[in-house]
Amino acid sequence: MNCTTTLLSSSYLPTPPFKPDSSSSSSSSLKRAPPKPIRRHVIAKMSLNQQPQPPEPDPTSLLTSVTKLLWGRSLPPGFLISTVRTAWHSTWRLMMSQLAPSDPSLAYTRPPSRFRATQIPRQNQTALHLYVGLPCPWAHRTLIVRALKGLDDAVPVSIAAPGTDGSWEFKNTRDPDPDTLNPTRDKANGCKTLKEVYKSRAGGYDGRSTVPMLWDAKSKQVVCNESYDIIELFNSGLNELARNPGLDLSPPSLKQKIEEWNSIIYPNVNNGVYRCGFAQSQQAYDAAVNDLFNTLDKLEDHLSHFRYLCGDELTLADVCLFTTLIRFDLAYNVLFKCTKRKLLEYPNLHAYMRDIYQIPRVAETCNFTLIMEGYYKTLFPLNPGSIQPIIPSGSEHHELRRPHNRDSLLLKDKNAAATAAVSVS
Ligand SMILES: N[C@@H](CCC(=O)N[C@@H](CS)C(=O)NCC(=O)O)C(=O)O
Repeated sequence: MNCTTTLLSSSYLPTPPFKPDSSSSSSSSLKRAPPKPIRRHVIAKMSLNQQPQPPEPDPTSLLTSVTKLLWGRSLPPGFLISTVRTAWHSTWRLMMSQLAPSDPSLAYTRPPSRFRATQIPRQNQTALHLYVGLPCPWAHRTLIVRALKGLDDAVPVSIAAPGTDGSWEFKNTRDPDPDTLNPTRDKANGCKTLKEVYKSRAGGYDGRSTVPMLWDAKSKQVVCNESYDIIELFNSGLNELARNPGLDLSPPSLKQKIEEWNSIIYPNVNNGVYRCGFAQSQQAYDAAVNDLFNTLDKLEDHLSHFRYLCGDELTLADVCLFTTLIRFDLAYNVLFKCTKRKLLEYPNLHAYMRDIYQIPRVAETCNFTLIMEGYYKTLFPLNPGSIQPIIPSGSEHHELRRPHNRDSLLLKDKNAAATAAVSVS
């Protein structure tokens, strides 16, 4: 018999309210006597001689009375449990199929982005507007590259907040942390929700309204809603408008290596954590969690030799890895069942994350309160009680400012960088 069964069967009898014994000494009257089991026949006898106090209304005893009325006293609790379990499981499946589409093995399959673009016609470059949400790791990529390239003035941003149904809405809310970005109103279109913005595009749209989304305010068009395209565009396509045009996070000499890293990190880590959290079968979860931790182990090893993924230069591949790492202990470790290890248990990965966090302008893009809220409060099928756990140690802003000492890994021999194979495959 499991605990739930025990609880249900013992709740058949209501516990009488505790009354202090007036005949006992004052000190002993403060102590509550352990409740004695009460038998049904004792209650029946008492009711002949005296008027017992009616028990206080208690939702458990109400449920008990209803189940007794429906099925009688002999109801096997196991039947009730299996009925509730079957109903909950079917409802959960239904909700999950909307939240996270899956393949026949019930493994999560991320829908492809609908709007792709890596180039913007010159005449439209001055009308760009970026839509993001702070909990989202894909949107976070775009905020980091925008900040590093100094595109804040050239590409204004509207920051949506997650609504209770998981869609994105605009409201001015202030997080107590003044040093990070916060949700805003829709500065480009004055809409209440992101869905409205998508819908208002020339030609209309009724599909998934995801962040990040790059908008052309002149033609009222969605330019792109694929994060990697947007960061490539910010990196090299808007240099005439950027305050930091000299920074190249995807130089031709490293392009192939960046692509190799992306092809390992995207399925196993970036999307890998979602494959764990959104798996709808044990088999799908097992495959995802093994891929994830095998890759993290190998990255841990690689980063013990190299400051960044491609050597001693920060690239787009690092930005993409960072936005997953920064959410790992805050959300994925618990909510997505990525439980084999915490990021804090990987010294090189944790220091690497701190190294990137400490690059000027990166920390302000990380709003930990909203990241946690966004995951725990809105992914209802994964956390129906909406209870948000406490921030784990090692993930607070002051902890991430600890020295990372990774400067000592700078490559002395440039040839070593050139031959540093992507060693994770
Ligand atoms: N492949 C897209 C994924 C974007 C994405 O899935 N964004 C999520 C937030 S993390 C979203 O907006 N979901 C809302 C929805 O699916 O309706 C990208 O990299 O930009």
